[in-house]
Amino acid sequence: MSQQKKNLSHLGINRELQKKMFYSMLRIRRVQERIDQEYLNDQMKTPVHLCVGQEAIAVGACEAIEQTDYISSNHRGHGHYLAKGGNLKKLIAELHCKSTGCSGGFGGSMHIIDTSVGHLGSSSIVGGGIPLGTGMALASKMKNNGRVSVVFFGDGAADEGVLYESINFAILRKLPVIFILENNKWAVCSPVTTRQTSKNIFHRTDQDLLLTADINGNDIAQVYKTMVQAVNRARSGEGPSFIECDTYRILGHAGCETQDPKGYRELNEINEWKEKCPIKSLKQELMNNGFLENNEIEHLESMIKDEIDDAFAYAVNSPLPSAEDLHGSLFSE
Ligand SMILES: Cc1ncc(C[n+]2csc(CCOP(=O)(O)OP(=O)(O)O)c2C)c(N)n1
Repeated sequence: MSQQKKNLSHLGINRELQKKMFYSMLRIRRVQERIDQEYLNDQMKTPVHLCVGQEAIAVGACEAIEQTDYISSNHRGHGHYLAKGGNLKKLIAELHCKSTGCSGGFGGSMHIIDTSVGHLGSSSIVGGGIPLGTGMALASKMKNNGRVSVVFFGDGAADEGVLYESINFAILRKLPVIFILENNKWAVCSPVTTRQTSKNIFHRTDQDLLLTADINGNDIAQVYKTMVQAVNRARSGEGPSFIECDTYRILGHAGCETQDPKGYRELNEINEWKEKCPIKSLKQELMNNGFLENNEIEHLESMIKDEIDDAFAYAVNSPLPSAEDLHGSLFSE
């Protein structure tokens, strides 16, 4: 990802950007699928939460910010990390709890952190990343460094009081923070309709002070364009934004697909959302416009496969952290 400031003065998405975003989503999808496939081999000593179906949110949001901007994430965070420019080898090594992982092998899938790309942490505590990201925005404002903070969280986290405290504080201090709610309709096995008074969380935010939005999270153009507005707003000192993205978790809550208990959601519902796949629709659009050919897709698929093979080999062959390493990660300078 370029370190140069992106030109966000217009909302247009050109062909290059569309193709870049297609590649980025496809790469995240294939990585998730491989993790799912390898999981029962028991070499990854960590719970995993896959983001198949939600790739457009991570990619659309991260494409609108700089590598120097910050993100905070949650337990379902592989896509956020890769979209922010994270290193695939370091991600897969982290899932194997190896010392070469982005968190030195101590965090596993739910505690990804990589300050080199502005990923300042994910949390296994539902809602835990929200005050983290809000605090990063406070730090940016105090340092006047122009950096924006993007906070990714799910509808389950919107059940937690910390979201409303953080939004209130962000409005009060006009912080450069963008709250991105990935409303994928489920928190483990409980549907959002049993936890909220509306199918959206959006209705709860302060419409006068926030750029509120209820958008199709499977349409990457909508995600990107809304983000561009929110980023411009944050950088010009106007304060926080709240973007609710309508999406769906295609695979099970945790672990690999075969480990997910069946019966808590209708097969029809899953199949309907599979049809709304964000990658499929962008691919169709690119192909219809003559911007993408089958042989180019084959080439991308093969590049991604090689990269994933390398990342798994790297992770498997990497050493475990040593006992001495234990104390090295407690404090940061
Ligand atoms: C404070 C807290 N409560 C409960 C849990 C158990 N838990 C883990 S993931 C999860 C569901 C979170 O749902 P959501 O935020 O919508 O994210 P999703 O898994 O749907 O991506 C729950 C309840 C937890 N980790 N932390």
